[in-house]
Amino acid sequence: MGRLIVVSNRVPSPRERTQPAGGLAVGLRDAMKGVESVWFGWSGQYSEDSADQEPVFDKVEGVTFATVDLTREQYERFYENFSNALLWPLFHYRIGIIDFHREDLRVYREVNAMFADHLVRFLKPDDTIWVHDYHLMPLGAELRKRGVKCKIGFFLHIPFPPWSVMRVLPPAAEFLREMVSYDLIGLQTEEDVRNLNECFRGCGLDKAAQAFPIGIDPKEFAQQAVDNIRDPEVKRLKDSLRGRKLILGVDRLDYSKGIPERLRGYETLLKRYPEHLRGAVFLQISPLSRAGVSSYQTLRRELDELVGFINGQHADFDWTPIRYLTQPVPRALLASFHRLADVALVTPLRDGMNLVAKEFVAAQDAADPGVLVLSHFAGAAPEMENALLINPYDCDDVADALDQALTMPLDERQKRWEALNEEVTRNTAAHWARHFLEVLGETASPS
Ligand code: ADQ
Repeated sequence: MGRLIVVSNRVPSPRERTQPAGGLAVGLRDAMKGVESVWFGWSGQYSEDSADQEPVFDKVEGVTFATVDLTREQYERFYENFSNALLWPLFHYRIGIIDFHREDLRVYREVNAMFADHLVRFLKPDDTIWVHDYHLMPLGAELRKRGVKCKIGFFLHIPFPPWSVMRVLPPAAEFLREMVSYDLIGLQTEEDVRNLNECFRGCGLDKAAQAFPIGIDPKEFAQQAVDNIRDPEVKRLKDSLRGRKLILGVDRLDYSKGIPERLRGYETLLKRYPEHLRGAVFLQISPLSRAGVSSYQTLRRELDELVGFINGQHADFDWTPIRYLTQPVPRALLASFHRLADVALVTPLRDGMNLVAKEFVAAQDAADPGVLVLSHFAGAAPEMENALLINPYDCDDVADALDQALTMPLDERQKRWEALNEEVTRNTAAHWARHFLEVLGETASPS
């Protein structure tokens, strides 16, 4: 069997390489076990001239990490502008905040071509290539242009919008034509698949995608949640609650996660269900993300104001309704915070999957599980019908669900959690990666 070559924009940093990070790293780590593997991508470093460099190879626990630098201009135009200020909002259905410039498109293409140039130098004919995410959509076509005949798969971690939205992207038709170069295109949900297939039809292309919903490593996360429950920091959180219920929100600080909408939902709960005043604490943990992109700066200001406003309006001298953190919390502690929480509030306006919802479920204590309040617009929603599903745009809907969650009897909590946990345990990150690679292996060889 040939090697597995994984390509993603960022390759985990040396610190992350020996400990599990998010779902992608966990799933891939499993898929890479027992197979000779290379993970290629950006080092996270900058250099003056990215074309004139050799990748740095670093073998850790059987996986070779091959990384290259970007120039400052590439980082800004390829990563911040084209990927995160254009493709990200567009694919999350946010046409109103997209920012298109041809110069950014040129550099986006330049980085994809540069990645392809580096890859062809060490590829072997029987390698299987797996490309990840919206930063690298044209990479398959760039590799084919250079005569690569290996199997190439592509997985998109974010939603795929319908044609009526996608066509707003000036090079939409070109991108779709280039995506035909992939032997297999995987998306998170059936809705995404319908959308991309509609886009292909809209451009007269004969190609179809498939859904491969991503999962987590539930055993490992549950273990972390149990192992750290007596950690002094977790105890500090528990003691600080003084018997109050804990509502938990955990997301990168990103407008797709619906954090202001969630805060308005919580405020509506306090107004309409005053019996919860002082009875609960809402802890929102949102480390800063993509802070160089202006829409993220705007969101941060909005949240600073909203949290201050709600706390000012409803706090008492010995109780604050919202605790809001923008610094990251170590993953192990986070797992126990989930276990401690009575309710998880996961309210994206649009999300490819949303691993936090699955992590919350995995971290619960079967004897006394918490309740998941989940947006219909998370890719996880179709698999998680036993959550309290809400529309995040409707603050009353969020408030009603919060009240229901905070007052739900134990037997109903257990029944819902068992069904959710069965699904989270069945569709793991390892299963996701294995399934994708199996289907890719079965596709007809490229001619
Ligand atoms: P993200 O948008 O980053 O991922 P998500 O799926 O929730 O969203 O994964 C985030 C990961 O980061 C989780 O493992 C979570 O525990 C961790 N994380 C979040 N907040 C954290 C915090 N405050 N401190 C520490 N860790 C935190 C993209 C897509 C998703 C898709 C994933 C995987 O946008 O829709 O589910 O990729 O495909």
